[in-house]
Amino acid sequence: MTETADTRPGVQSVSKDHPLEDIFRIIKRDGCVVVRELISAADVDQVNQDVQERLHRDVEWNGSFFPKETRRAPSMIALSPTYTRTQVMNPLFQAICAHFLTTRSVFWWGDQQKESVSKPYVTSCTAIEVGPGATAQPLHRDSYINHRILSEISEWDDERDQTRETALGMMVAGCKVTRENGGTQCILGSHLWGTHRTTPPDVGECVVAELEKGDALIMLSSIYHGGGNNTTQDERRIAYATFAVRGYLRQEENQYLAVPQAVVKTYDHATQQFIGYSMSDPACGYVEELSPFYLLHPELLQDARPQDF
Ligand SMILES: O=C(O)CCC(=O)C(=O)O
Ligand SMILES: [Fe+2]
Repeated sequence: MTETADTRPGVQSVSKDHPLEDIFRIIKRDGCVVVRELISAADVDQVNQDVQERLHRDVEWNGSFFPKETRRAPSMIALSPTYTRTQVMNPLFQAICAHFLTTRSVFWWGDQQKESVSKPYVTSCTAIEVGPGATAQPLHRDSYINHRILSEISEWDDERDQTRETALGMMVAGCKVTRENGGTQCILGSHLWGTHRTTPPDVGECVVAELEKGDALIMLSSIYHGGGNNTTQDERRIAYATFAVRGYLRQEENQYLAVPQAVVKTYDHATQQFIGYSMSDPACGYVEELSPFYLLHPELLQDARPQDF
């Protein structure tokens, strides 16, 4: 039996060198997948250290989305270069984002037919530490942020569903994550459900993604999920949530303001573009009619001209 056998209970887990096409297949079927040991223990330890100060000064959430025992550290790209390099820019995460969130459109411009490609970019980056006694989050779809209305489907169709998902997320375990300490619970296959179902998602249908430190739960934005109950006395469940969205949609966490430009300048070009210093073709995101990338690289301005999109 291979490790991707459909009989495996719970969230399917694969190694990080598992064939990409098969990872896509599992995500299309279940709405999520666990990739084991995606991030090294040493890199996770560094990130754990980088977020401590911000977590400690967090204030209680007012409302039901996060329980009062949960502390958060947003603006992760500003806080931790190691997080940004190893998680946001992780090649497997990037490949999954490119597969599910790239938008291609063909349109008429006079008598020419043009094709535009809009690439995904970051939408939010948050450390989430679920403390002892925390109660589970309400089950939700992250795509509610994008006002996504979905039709009910029985299975994924590559042609029809190219633009179904607006976003996707990755939760990397900063410690061992268990059912007891608040592991993310999700309803496998619920990314196929229509928006207009008349009954709420049932927590009884959930499986819990139990993770070792450095494992990653990768999920489509329309799977029903939420952080679980932390029934332990003394375990703080830390996980790093990285979300990406289609390039023409608004970022949940405004990266232009959350990450100081001086910090953005320390990152490589691909990272800068994924943070949002790039255009979403056609025509979205310009500054002075040019890509915002030039704000970071004024030395390139000399040869730059505004042009058709
Ligand atoms: O903390 C978790 O396990 C899930 C968090 C989540 O779903 C969210 O912040 O949207
Ligand atoms: Fe969520």
